[in-house]
Amino acid sequence: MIDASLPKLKLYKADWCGYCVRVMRKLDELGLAYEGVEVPIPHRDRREVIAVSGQPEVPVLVDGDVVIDDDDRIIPYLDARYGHKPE
Ligand SMILES: N[C@@H](CCC(=O)N[C@@H](CS)C(=O)NCC(=O)O)C(=O)O
Repeated sequence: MIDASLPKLKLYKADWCGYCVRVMRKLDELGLAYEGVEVPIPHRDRREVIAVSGQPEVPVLVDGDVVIDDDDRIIPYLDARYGHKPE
């Protein structure tokens, strides 16, 4: 169930990107709502993700003031920030 009280996350991604799929699976697993932004294929057209993260590759997660690139950093961040704590 999606918790509407949680902050809206934004994920810059590409449908053909396996790293992005890993992050999307984790977001779904944690029940987190997010806005997915499909980046253009040419790097020169990826102005928004470059402006936000300083580089053109995806995935990039934006969570308020937090901007993270690389699925190997995004997934542990999501687990630590939003993962279910033991009772
Ligand atoms: N170290 C990054 C690598 C990300 C990465 O290589 N992303 C690919 C897409 S899967 C990318 O944006 N490559 C540039 C491109 O071909 O557009 C991660 O693991 O998230």
